[in-house]
Amino acid sequence: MARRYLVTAALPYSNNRLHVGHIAGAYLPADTYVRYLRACGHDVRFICGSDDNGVAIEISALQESSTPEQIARRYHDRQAADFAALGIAFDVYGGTHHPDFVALHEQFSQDFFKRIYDKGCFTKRRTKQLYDPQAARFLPDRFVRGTCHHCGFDRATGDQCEACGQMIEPLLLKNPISVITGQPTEVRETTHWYLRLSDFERPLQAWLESKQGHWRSHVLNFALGQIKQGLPERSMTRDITWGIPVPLDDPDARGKVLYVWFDAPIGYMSFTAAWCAAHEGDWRSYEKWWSDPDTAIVHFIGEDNTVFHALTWPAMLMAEGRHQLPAAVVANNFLNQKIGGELQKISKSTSSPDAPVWIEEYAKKGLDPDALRYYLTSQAPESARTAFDPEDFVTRNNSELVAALGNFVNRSLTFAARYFDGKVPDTAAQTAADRAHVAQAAHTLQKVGACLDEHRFRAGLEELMAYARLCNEYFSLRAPWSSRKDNLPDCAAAIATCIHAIHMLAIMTWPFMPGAACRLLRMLGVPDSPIRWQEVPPLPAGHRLGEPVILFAKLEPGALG
Ligand code: B3M
Ligand code: ZN
Repeated sequence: MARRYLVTAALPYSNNRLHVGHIAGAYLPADTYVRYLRACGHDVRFICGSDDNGVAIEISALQESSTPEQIARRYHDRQAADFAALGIAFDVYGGTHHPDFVALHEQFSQDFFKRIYDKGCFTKRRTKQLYDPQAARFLPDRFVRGTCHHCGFDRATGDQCEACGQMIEPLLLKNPISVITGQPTEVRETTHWYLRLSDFERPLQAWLESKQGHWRSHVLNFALGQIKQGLPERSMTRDITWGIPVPLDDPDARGKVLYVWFDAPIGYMSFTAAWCAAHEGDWRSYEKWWSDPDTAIVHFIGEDNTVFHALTWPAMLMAEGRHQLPAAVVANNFLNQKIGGELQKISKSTSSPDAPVWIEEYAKKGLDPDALRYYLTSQAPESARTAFDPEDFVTRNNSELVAALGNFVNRSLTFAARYFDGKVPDTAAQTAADRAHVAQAAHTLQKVGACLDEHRFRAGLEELMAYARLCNEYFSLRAPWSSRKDNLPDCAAAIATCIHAIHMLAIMTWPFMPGAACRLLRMLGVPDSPIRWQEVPPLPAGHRLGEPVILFAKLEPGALG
């Protein structure tokens, strides 16, 4: 039955380029899911955009002697281009401070804050914080440096100590220095609004427990474990200037902005509204997606965002009360990278030798986006951390995409071109084995679909590739090069069966590798849209095929290097 889905992928901070770890974490599985849902005939909107607010962007601006506006805009554009290069196709790519989106986003975020405020879910509290008198501003954790109160390391930053790895309590740092001016800091009093997450422990727990057996267990275990420990109150306001102003008529709120993790998830909503405004003339129709239970909202995220999507954001939604909770939060673990024979956490550092594979560089090399999509899905960190290994990427491209899928397609279609005048041959002599092979394609389509329904992308791709390998075995077993000489009807039936298998493979390939799917359909002389997730009837005998082309290019060792 057709239904509505709103699929989101975590909003990347607009202060960095994208690397393979980002793509494997949230964006590729989300895009694969969206393509599948659309092929099934569902009504889907795919929402993403840049996370432009917050301290991280402010720091980048400071480091690059730029303004937050400029940094956010530059990386927003860079990231949008990187996604497009991999065929990750959002319906809207907004930005929480992007000129085209900021007005609506501010309105949504401020309304949201005020509704929660009016319901009495915030506690206003005075606290002490480090202050830079020369810059005349409070210093968020990462704007402070000093001597670690655990181990004595003298260059600890205000959030975490690099030497001992422990969390820093900024007020306990010894000799704290402002990162902005290099001057000693003072302690001053400030006021913030805290969301009492503990008020939501019970409903959150009941809601999460209702997802047992449906959501990934690492997401549920983590979230339920946090509830067991007790949820802390969280300050939803900040003493910085870059962000969405706190919408309260209270002198204590002056000059403060919303915490970036308060407004960022609201971006999913305000970008949906922006889409509605642009395409339906009224932003208010966003309610169809956010308040109507006929829509299923599915968030794709990386593991480090779990606490916000499985606890804080649902608590905000419960407090605000006018929108529905996500139907699913799909989190992937981290993707590490193999560098110099060793597994490493992918870092932001651009300097080799620990440079990650940047999407921009990948695209510049002119490599096939589908080769990367294939590898990242086959290595998807769905239940544990996995590794990106540049050499393994090349090996698997050559031994799986080229040697299995590509080879089967190539030998079948060049055979049809050479010996059957580029037309689908007659199936009159089809054998029981041929019919079984056709049935196997339909069965595989079903199995892959079941995997995708359950967000098991890696398993779905494995099913597809298992069928591709079966197709190669089938071709060898049927030996059309031999039957061509002494039993042409039998040869024709075998090749027609292969062509049907390719047609079914094209459909199954679409969510994972859309470019390859289109190439396959064109080689078959079949329109490449719309693609429907269903068994197709065999192409009739005499149907003219397209030109056979190489489906996947073979890669040389070091292709990414
Ligand atoms: N920007 C963190 C990240 O990029 C954060 C996600 C926001 S999703 C609402 O990993
Ligand atoms: Zn330390």
